Amino acid sequence: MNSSDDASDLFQPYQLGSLTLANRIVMAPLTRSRAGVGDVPTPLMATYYTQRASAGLIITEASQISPQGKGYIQTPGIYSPAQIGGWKQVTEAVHAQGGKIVIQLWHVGRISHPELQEGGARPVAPSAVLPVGQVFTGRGMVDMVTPRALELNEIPGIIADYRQAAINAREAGFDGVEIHAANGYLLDQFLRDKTNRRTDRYGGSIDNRARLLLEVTDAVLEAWEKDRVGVRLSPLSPSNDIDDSDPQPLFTQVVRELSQRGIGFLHVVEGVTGGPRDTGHPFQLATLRPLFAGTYLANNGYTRDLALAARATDSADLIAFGKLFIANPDLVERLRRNAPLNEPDQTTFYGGDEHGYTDYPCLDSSG
Ligand code: 8OZ
Repeated sequence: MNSSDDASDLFQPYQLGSLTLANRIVMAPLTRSRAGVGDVPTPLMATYYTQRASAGLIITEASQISPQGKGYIQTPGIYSPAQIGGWKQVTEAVHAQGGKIVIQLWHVGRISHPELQEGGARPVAPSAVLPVGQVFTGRGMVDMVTPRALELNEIPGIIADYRQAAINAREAGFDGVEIHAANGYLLDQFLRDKTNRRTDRYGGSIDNRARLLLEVTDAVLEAWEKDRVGVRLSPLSPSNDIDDSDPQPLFTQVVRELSQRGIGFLHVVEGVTGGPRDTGHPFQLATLRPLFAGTYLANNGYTRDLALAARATDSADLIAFGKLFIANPDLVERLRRNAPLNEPDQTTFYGGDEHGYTDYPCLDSSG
């Protein structure tokens, strides 16, 4: 390690509104599909998050705000009393280690399947546009189905589900919430014109397509101080068959509106989610940060060198790491020391037990 790395404020505390983070390294939200019966967080999940509590901030795996918001097996919820109780064990254990943790609030929209929905219901979306792709149900990978377009009079209920989930997150002891508006799920489906073909006040113009995200944000702000609320966007990612004909003005407007609401942080997936940072799209990512008054959290494909460079040039306030946190519970210490990193095992990313989940070694235990 050279002394200039050591001096980087990447490893120094950061004040996220009223929340003091031990460093500027964030654990990105990571779906791991290990929730228990009733989509309740388990003691094993508490162990997993606690092992990673030296992150400046943990953002939990995406957690459905309602049964309708679910699209994968064994993802945790944040709507039932048992789920709140399970999460309470997670937050208490993380806090006991001095960590900070926010929950990511999720509704998958059309990225689901009747087999994952209550009563075999058809997944919902802004419009009845079939996603190209498959979904994992209890019986393996199956093609997705054409979703049902939400009726105008159903939208207040969805916003109410977000508000209640935000209230539940408080009860569960979280330090805040992140609204998942990325990766082609419900809120992203409303934002983009490939999936939003509505002709009512939630479709058409940019203002109309941004309306649901902004109303959800306002509802969450009824439950939380503004510095404890973040939003995740992925303007360049084609995840889950999402696209927009003109994303630059769309995301410019969205970020402006979010900034006006004074939310604490904006979390941007800078490229193809889980894939390359460089997409070849002319979209100017660098325009987003100056539009946002709060904390800018950057994610996707960051290495130690890229993170140090981001701080040296102040292109981001905080840096989120995903896969590296799966394989390295003590990632912060490893980055600080410039120590070797464990390799993540992709075969244990989703589902299963402690193997590939809580059994990655720390520096000390690996000798
Ligand atoms: C990978 C597998 C399942 C879900 C996302 C919540 O992309 C996810 C997710 C990722 O945001």
